[in-house]
Amino acid sequence: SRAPGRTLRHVGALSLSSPRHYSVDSHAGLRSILKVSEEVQDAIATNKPVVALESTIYTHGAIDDLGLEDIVRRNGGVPAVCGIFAGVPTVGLLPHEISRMVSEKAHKVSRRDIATLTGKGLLGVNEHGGTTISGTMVLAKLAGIRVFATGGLGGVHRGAEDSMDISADLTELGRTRVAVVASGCKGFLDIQRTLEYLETHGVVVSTFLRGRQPDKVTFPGFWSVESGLKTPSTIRNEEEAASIILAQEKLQIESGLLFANPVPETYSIPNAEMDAIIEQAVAESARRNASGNENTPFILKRIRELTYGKSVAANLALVQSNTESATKIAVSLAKMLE
Ligand code: PSU
Ligand code: MN
Repeated sequence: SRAPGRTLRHVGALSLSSPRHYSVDSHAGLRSILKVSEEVQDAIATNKPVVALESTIYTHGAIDDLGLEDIVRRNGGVPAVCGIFAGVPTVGLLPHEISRMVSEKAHKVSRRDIATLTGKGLLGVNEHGGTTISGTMVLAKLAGIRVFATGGLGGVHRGAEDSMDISADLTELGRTRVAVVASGCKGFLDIQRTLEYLETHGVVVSTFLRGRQPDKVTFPGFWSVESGLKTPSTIRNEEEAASIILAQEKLQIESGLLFANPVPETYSIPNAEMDAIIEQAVAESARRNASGNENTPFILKRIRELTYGKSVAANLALVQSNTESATKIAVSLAKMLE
């Protein structure tokens, strides 16, 4: 039985007893099931710059107020936090909805989990889901959002040749044309194999120069400006990123784009300093047999503990910087689309 006050009225008129009014995949079907906030709907309809944000960062992250929505607004954009609130896939979560998702239990939701929570939601099961990069890309694309800001991308885990633990973020980038601004991926992953995997799946990967010479720039190492690993290409600024997004769209190439933005210099932690800590966290996770979607959160928690929060300051700085950059890309793109 459906809980009172939690119906799908606000998202349209879907009734489970009359499914034949909608063909599967129809726009009406989508409108009836995906909730897009009024502000975001209006922004998309009027070509305002919209920036998608993930909710796993809140529900499963270290910090629950990152100030990201303010950064988007200050730079002339409209933020759209994506996630599943009380069984309803939502683009443009409101602050009180995010708070409830953080304080009540939320699942970690990638592409595979979206329909499970949503389908149960239609029957009145009001569970929350914090969407990962993969899950957020799916919702953003459905709503018509082109740009998404986050901290670090999931990747190929060390030892994936045995465990096959490869983040769904990578296959999502291979199939869903949304541009993600991130600071690479964390060094507990196998960054080299992550880059190989992205190449296989046809993902655009380009690193911001940020004042450096193109031949000196490597793919960012999350906490550190450089990973030392070759980046497939570089871009000078947000306008170039926007132009590449537009080209990809006009060419109708369906795969996604990763714009790698290094952590602001003053927060950069040398790779050597992180290495021992990462070794320990990864070894502990392996000993515990953390598998499936529990592996990443466990390792992240241990790294936070082992660096006494130093890594958290870098993490906060980079996600804020990525959000500003993503908003500038969205602003550029909106001008190009006028
Ligand atoms: N990497 C981080 N911080 C994070 C995540 C990854 O540095 O919070 C989250 C993101 O939501 C990412 C997800 O999409 O974890 C990847 O999880 P998995 O490795 O289980 O695919
Ligand atoms: Mn995984």
